[in-house]
Amino acid sequence: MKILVADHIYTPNGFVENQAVAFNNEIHGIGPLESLLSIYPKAEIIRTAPYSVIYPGFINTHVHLEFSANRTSLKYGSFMPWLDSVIEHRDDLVNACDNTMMQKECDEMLRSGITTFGAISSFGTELEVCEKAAQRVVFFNEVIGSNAATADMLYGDFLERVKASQSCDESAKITPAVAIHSPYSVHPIILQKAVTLAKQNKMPLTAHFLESQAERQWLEEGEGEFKSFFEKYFSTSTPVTNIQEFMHAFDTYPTHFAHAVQATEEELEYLSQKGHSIAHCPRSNRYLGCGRLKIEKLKLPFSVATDGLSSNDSLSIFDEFRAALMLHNDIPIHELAEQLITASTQDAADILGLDCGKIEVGAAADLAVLTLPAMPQSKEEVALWSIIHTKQVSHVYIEGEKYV
Ligand code: MCF
Ligand code: FE
Repeated sequence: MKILVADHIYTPNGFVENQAVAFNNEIHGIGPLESLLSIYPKAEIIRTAPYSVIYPGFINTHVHLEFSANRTSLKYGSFMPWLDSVIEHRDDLVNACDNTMMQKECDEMLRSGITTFGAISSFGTELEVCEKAAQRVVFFNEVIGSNAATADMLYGDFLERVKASQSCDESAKITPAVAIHSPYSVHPIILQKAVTLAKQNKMPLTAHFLESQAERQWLEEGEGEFKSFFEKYFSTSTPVTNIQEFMHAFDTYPTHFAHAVQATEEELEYLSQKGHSIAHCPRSNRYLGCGRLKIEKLKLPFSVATDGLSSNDSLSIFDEFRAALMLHNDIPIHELAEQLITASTQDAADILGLDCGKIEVGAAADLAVLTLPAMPQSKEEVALWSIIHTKQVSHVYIEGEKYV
């Protein structure tokens, strides 16, 4: 047993002061050091630096590791020029992205306190790195293909990747999962097959959805920038589905939708009724000119995610939090800070169906400790100071094992 002591601990009931956490691979107690020591007299005591805060490990539900080589290749500013640049540079970027590079990004996530991530895998090339990573990984195998003639072949390739992710070693902490790329790029027939597969195997399911205004216009009217894109690359000028049909395909299985920036209040209400959730990617949305998700109006659970280096500049969850504080400039800042932390810990764990994300008895011992430069004046300010002052965390435990 280990007992970790800090000035503040973030629990499901908010911040508690002058307490400690007793854990091995899971959390056994939260309380004053003396009372934990009376139950576990032989425990190893780990004293953190003054002004430290213990959080549940952070969960980045949506990242594309395979695109980690991007720095200036992809066009930022507007969604369609970005998508065009993905088509142009995808092969070069993926080839340039070796295991060392992806490993480095996993370490960067770890040092920012990310103990679980959702890897959206287009090709399966990051599986080996994810198997060796310190973190828990929900491995989202992506299915893509809007053309009925090639859909079967692409679905077959997807199935192979799903199988590979299912046969990972138990010690790898990998959860196999399914990603539908998007309503514009996945044919309804393979969409249905992939949803059924996820449901039958109880695998987490995700999809990019209503990310850009261009996507909305294409799905609603079959017009706009997507029309020339599809004419140019796929010799077609009609969408394969519409917004309603796409949403209905997920009616019976809770799904984690990425972005949803361009969804209407009614659509969000519908998603909420069906038990779905959202991956909110503030920097990606800003960099690709997609707009701001109105999180102040959301009734459904959401997480905060970095997306990939294909639409971001780092995979640090704290960089993402700071961007979110700036983007949502009308939300009271202390309230927003705490909401971002809850979204990335307990809400994200619930969304992905994991037993981590909370500092409470029985939860997995995934913990991130950060050290503030001075003592906060009140508990209400701890979340904001944590976000503003943290570049790297000071300790990381995953299933009770120390990684930082
Ligand atoms: O989330 C961002 C923006 N939206 C959509 N897709 C991606 C993002 N980052 C990487 N992608 C990948 C996606 O998984 O880019 C490809 C897919 O494989 C776009 S479709 C040619
Ligand atoms: Fe994405």
